[in-house]
Amino acid sequence: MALDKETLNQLLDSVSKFVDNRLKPLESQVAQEDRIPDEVVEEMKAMGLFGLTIPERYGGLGLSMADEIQVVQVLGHTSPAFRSVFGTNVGIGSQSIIIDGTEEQKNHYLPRMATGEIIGSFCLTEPDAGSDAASLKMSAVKDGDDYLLNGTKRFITNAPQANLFTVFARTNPEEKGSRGISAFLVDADTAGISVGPAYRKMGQQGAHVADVMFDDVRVPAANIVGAKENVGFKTAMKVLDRGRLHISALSVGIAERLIADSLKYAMQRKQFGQPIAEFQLIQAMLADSQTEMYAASCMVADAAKRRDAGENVAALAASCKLFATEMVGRVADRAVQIHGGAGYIEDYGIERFYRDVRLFRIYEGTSQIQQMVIARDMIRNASNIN
Ligand code: COS
Repeated sequence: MALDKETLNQLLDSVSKFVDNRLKPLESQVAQEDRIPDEVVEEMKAMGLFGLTIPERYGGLGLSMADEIQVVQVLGHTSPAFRSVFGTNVGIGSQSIIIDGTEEQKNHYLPRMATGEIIGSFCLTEPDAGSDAASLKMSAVKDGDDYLLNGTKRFITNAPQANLFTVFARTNPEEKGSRGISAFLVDADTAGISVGPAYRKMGQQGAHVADVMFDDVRVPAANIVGAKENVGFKTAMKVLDRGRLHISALSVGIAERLIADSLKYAMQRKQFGQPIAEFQLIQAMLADSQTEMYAASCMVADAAKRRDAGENVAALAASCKLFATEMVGRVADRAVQIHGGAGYIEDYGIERFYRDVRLFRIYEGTSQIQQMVIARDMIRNASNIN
C-alpha cells in the first residue's frame, strides 16, 4: 500500500536530512575503515530504514514500489555502502518471505527484520552458478521432517552480519534446472554453517560480502518458503524483479549526486580565465549526464507504477537495470573527467563513486543477463501474437 503524500514527503525529507547531515560527512571515514559506525546503524533502525518495504502489519513502513524508488533515490545521494546495511532487509533478504512466505513465516521473521534485529541475506550464487542461477548445486536432502543442506554460496552480501539466510537449494536432484530448486529460511546460528572472511573489493567499502558454507545443516521442512517444494527459483526471480528496480533507482540517485558535484566543480574551477562550465565540451558532458539520468528516472518511475498496478514487470525491471546501471557508469566516468586530476584523487570522493557504481552492472543480474531477459520477452510476445 502506498503512503499518503504528506507522510511520504515527511519520510523523504527526513531521509534527505539524514543523508546530508549524518552520512555524507562520514563517507571518507567509512571507506577507509571499511565499517559503518554502530551508532549510525542504530539511527537507521530508529528511522525505520530496515523496514521500508515490510508491510505495516508486520511492523514496517509498507512502501509501495513507487514510494520505495523515491526513498532509494535520495539514499543514492551518498555512498552506496550505507544503503547496503539495510538494503538486504528491504530487498533480497526479506522479499522471498513477503512475496511467497506463509503467514507463519511472515509473523515469525518480518517484525524483527523491520526493526533491524534480524539481518536477512540472500544465498543464490555459488562458485559454479552465477548468471546461470538455475544450475545451482547446493543440495537439500530430506531426512525425516527436516532437510540436510550441503554446499557453498558465494559473494553473499551482508553474510558476516546476517541472522537469517534465504538459501536456494536443490530438493529434486533428478531435475537439473530451475524446477528442482526450493528456497529455505535458515537461521544463521544453525549448526554446520560457517561464514568465510569478508572479501576485499574494488569499491563499496563498509558493505561486506563473504562466502557461506553449509555442512549437513539441518533445516525443518516447515522452513521452505511458502511451504512449497521445487518452486524456489520462481521466488528468486520475483525477488530479483523488485531488487532490479531498487538498484535502478539507486543508480539514478547516485547519478544525481555526481552531476551535482560535477556542476559545482565546473562552476568554481577556472581555466583559461573562466569557469570550465562555460566551455561547451564540459557543457556537453553535463548535459549528456543530466539527460541520461532523467531518462532512467522516468523509466524507473513508470516500471514501479506498473508493478504496483499488478503488471508483470520482469522485462521492464531488466530494461531499467540495464539502462540505469550503465547510465550511472557513464555519468561517473564523466564526473571523473570533469574533475580532471581532482577526479582521480581520493580526497574529492569522485574516484570512490566511480569504483562503487561498477558493481551495479554486475550484481542482481549482469547487464548481459538483463539483455537476455528483455530479448526473450520480446521473442515470447512476438511468438504469442503470430
Ligand atoms: N518471475 C516469475 N517467474 C519467472 C521469472 C520472473 N521474473 N523469470 C523466470 N521465471 C520462471 C519462468 O517462467 C520459468 O518457469 P517454468 O519452469 O514454469 O517455465 C522458470 O522461472 C525458469 O525460467 P527460465 O527458463 O527463464 O530460466 P533460465 O535458467 O533460462 O534463466 C535467468 C533465467 C538467466 C533470467 C536467471 O537465471 C537469472 O536472472 N540469472 C541471473 C541471476 C542473478 O541475478 N544473480 C544475481 C545473484 S543475486 S545478487
